[in-house]
Amino acid sequence: MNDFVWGAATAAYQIEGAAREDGRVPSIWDTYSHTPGLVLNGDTGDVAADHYHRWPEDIGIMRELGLGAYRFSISWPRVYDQRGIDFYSRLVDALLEQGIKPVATLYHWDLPQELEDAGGWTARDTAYRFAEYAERIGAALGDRVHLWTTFNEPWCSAFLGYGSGVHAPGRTDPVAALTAAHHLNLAHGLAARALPGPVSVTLNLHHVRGDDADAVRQVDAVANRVFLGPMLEGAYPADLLEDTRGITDWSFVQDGDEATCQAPLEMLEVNYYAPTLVRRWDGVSPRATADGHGNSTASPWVGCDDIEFLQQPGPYTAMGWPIDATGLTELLLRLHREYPGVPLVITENGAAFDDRVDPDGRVRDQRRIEYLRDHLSAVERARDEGADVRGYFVWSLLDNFEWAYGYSKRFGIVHVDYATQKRTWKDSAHWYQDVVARFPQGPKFSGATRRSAST
Ligand code: GBH
Repeated sequence: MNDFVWGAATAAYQIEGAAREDGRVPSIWDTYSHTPGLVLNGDTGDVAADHYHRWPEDIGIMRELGLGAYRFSISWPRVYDQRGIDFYSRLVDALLEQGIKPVATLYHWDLPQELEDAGGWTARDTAYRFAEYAERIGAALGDRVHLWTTFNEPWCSAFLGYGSGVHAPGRTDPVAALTAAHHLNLAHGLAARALPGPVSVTLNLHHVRGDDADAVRQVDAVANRVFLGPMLEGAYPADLLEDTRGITDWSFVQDGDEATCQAPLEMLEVNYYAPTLVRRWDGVSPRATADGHGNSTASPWVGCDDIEFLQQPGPYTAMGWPIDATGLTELLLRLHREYPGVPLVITENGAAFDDRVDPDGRVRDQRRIEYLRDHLSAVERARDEGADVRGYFVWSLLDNFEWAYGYSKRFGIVHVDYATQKRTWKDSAHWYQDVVARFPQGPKFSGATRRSAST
């Protein structure tokens, strides 16, 4: 895998802590995590991995790992204050000093609470506010950022945030979810035009499988093509509009919006964890049933009330997600087929397991090594078959705040003891260091050095 970039990824709310420092304003995740009962064990991101104070140590870890790039997110509520902007400016400079390319995401789910109070992503104005934020931070960091990412996983923001409510702001309204999806698409297009350098977007594309082709098509539309359509082709898929006609008339899409959503992308960033298996339900709607405690559970799958999401065969990670790397090869080849001119990069892949530090100071996470090895082989297979994949970022550099699961799930290749904030390399970090050292990294993974499939 020559001329490929090796990286690691994190996100602001999951690692930074310092939630009330240097003029940072509250975000929807502060509100959500401080609402009793929503996050496991009452965990919050108030302190997290204390990266806001420990970033020099963390960059030292990246340097030792040999990373070619680091994917982090900028906290919108933090850059309300100049001291917050200065933090990211120092971070970017320190990365560049170590030869690590900064890959900056503008939005990894931490909407300023004041914007949520004005309607959040259901309000069109939020898209304009996002574009202003992009322009401001773009001007501050300028060409020091190697690759800009507008959004991380807008599917989660729209459908988990406004549909199933398991993410902030915790709303459960299918119309709100679709409206939010559109305003995220619009905000992407506006921000792409406001940023100073190469632009991308990170999608958690679902690799949807099943015997029932129409069920697969329907889920693919509301999982993937609801973003791929407008962002890459400048139009919503006709079947999505048709499938959701009973829910909304999509009147929140104004004339010209779809063209605005589409902007030239340097590459498409893909997060992959596990495939999705579906079938059309042939009896009573599973969504009409209660969760066993008398609560009806909201689904993120808008318009899919008669589709069942099936448990897949194990083994599973600690999240209960099946381990199946074949989906990654298939997903990359599909994207290569459908968008042949768009280079791809894996911006997240990894697994949670129940890691602990042994008395001898080691964290033996052999299963994570196997997960990562299998998925890297899957990437290599896709490249062998012609997919133009430019790099791989492991999720995550550090153990961190795993959203509604709090600190109970550990995705890091570096262990964090939250009581002391001590960082300990897991076996997987040593393994990754070897992988990175064995395969030379290209001077750039985007822009001019675009490789052809045969090199
Ligand atoms: C990513 O999201 C996030 O970007 C990152 O912050 C997070 O820490 C990491 O992954 C690990 O979770 O909703 O029915 O399809 C992961 C997105 C969405 C993937 C939910 C798994 C599970 C079931 N996830 N999905 S479903």
